[in-house]
Amino acid sequence: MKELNVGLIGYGFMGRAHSNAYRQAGKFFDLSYEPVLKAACARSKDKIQAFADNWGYEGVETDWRKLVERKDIDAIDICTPNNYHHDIAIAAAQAGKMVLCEKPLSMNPAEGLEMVEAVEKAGVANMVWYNYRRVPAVTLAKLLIDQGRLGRIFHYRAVFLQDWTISADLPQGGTGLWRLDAAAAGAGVTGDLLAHCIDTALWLNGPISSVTAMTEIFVKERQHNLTGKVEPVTIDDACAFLARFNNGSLATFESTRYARGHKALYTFEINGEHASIQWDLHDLHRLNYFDHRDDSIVRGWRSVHVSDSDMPYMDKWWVPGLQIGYEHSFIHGVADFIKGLETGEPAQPTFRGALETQYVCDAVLKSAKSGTWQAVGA
Ligand code: SOE
Repeated sequence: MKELNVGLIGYGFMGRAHSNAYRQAGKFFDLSYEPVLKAACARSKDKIQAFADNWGYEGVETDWRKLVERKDIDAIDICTPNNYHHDIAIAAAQAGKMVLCEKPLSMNPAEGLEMVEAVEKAGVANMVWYNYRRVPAVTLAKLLIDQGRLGRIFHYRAVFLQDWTISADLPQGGTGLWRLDAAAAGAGVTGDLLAHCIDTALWLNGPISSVTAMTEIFVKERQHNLTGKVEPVTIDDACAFLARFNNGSLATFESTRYARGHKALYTFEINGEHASIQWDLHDLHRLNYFDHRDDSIVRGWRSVHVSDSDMPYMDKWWVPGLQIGYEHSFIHGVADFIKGLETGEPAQPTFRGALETQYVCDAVLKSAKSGTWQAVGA
């Protein structure tokens, strides 16, 4: 088996999710490359050494530029705050490395486009970790839509709700809280949470043509962990938008970090001419399905428990009836990325695919500012 030597940058939540995925993928999927955890990288030597020891990385680096130049690394995995994605991805591509990047691709479409051009010019494999596509129930939704079971699509409805930033005492910036700092994150819930909803929506229902949006910042100032000063908050705390898809369907999207009681409630519902589907991250192994063509005396919403071996990915896991969870969506990401290397059919979304989500996010933020409909990509 060939080795796929990974150099991973960042040691937070995503560094852990990806490291776990590299370790597990080859145990469950038949892959012709074995991921090797070659080096982990972060500025803090103590923190990255502890991370590397825990996950079994062979070594550490404290300067990402050194990591991307190392001859013994095949793939660079970017798990840093968003403001580092651009420079690292471009340097990695120029050094001939494959590049895997945590979502969102970039701070804005202009950066994203440069990243796309860099990986395409270098001809290196690339992928953005939009993991929810690889929850088996969501992959099943794609299968049902592609089979034409829903017929013409009328509506797409998605929400992603959290409640962790309600306290005005929560600071912004620095480790763990960079998502509240526009300089590190680029955007608030639009780039962090709606980006997931948009990625899934584009995959399931095709391109979005135009949007009209509103955003709000509920807590206007917060202590900044890096400067020690109270500073204006400039990320969007909440965002709701309407969208039109190219296929003629209408959509509503909503996300907030101020929905008391919701920790990570990502749901979507799609209504078609013949059938509808619903999915809920809190019940991620189920897909709800309603088909109007059923006999009327048994017609109703069914809750499909996605665990049988004929369901997407599930033949690789336990026995029918036993479910899997969140971390498996990342394991599937590694397996699909490696399959892409084997077949030449790249795992999606590539950087180019993920750039489409950046264009929608950008249109949403522009519309929220202007108060008018905004064409995507304009
Ligand atoms: C934010 O709290 C967050 O961790 C996102 O950054 C992830 O992408 C999302 O999957 C869960 O919520």
